[in-house]
Amino acid sequence: MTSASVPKPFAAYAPSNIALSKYWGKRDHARNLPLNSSLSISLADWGSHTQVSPSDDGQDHVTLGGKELALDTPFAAKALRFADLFRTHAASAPLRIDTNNTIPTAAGLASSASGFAALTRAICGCFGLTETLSEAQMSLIARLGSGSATRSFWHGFVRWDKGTREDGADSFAHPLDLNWPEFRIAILPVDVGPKSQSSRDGMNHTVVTSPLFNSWPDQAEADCAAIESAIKEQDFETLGPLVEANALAMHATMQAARPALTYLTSESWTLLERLWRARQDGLRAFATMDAGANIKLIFLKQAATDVMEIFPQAQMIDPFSKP
Ligand code: 2P0
Repeated sequence: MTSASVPKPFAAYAPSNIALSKYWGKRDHARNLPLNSSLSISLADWGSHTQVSPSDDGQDHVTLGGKELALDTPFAAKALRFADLFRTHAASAPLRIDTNNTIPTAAGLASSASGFAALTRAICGCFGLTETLSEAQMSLIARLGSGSATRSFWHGFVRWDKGTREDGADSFAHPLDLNWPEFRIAILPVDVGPKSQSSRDGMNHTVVTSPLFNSWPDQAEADCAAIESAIKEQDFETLGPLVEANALAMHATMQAARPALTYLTSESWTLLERLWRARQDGLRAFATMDAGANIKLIFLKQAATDVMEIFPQAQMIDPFSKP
């Protein structure tokens, strides 16, 4: 065994992210290859801290929020299946995986993106691979755990290129590397419990059954390019409507699925209507929604007071206040 393959405890952090241009639909399930590129904003100190260490009793252990999990719970089973990708190559040692999420439970945000990104960093560190693997390579590896995890290796705006290669070697993310200190996000929690259908199942059901899905990959690719340009120009008046339209188009593909799939509830729509009314009165904020009922708003710092007045339940994030 070389020194690089002797496992050692390694702790890592990854921020969660919200897609401004959505990933919805895969061209390859085994490799988690997307049909379209996507672009996200990372959530600063809302994310996952994960430590991976050699186990001292010959058994695998997985904890979440300080609680030991049975190894057949979905979280533990997924984490260990992912660790096996490394163990077959680097070592077969039993591991201890400890994860703590800093995302407020009340925000109702799933954390598979930050979870798999932090786990990838921590496993790479544990197996001495951080010197040899670039962040882009780690982003590619994290994709095998969860597509959205590709985008959780950096702060700020991050783009996941769909890539064109069959083996997925060109499908990973990169940071846009720009600061937009006035950019703000607010979460409007609607349903903070587990979602009715996983995004993986929902995505696949939509691709297979929705007659509206055919138009999605090209539209999403065009949206992603336009959203990237608007971010680079810091043109919020162009960006906001594109982000909201992209999210609504994704949800439209789901509603046309057979049977219909809807993650948005009547409360989600009530919040959207309140936002649209407030916009008519001059509020400059726009919404985006993922595979869940919660509404996320994007706006600039100068609209923060108005947003809080209209939506007192908003949980505000300053994405460029790096942890
Ligand atoms: C996104 N979502 O771009 C989109 C928008 C949900 C709606 O990425 O199957 O948990 O593990 O690759 O990453 C959620 O999908 O799915 C997601 P898998 P993932 O953020």
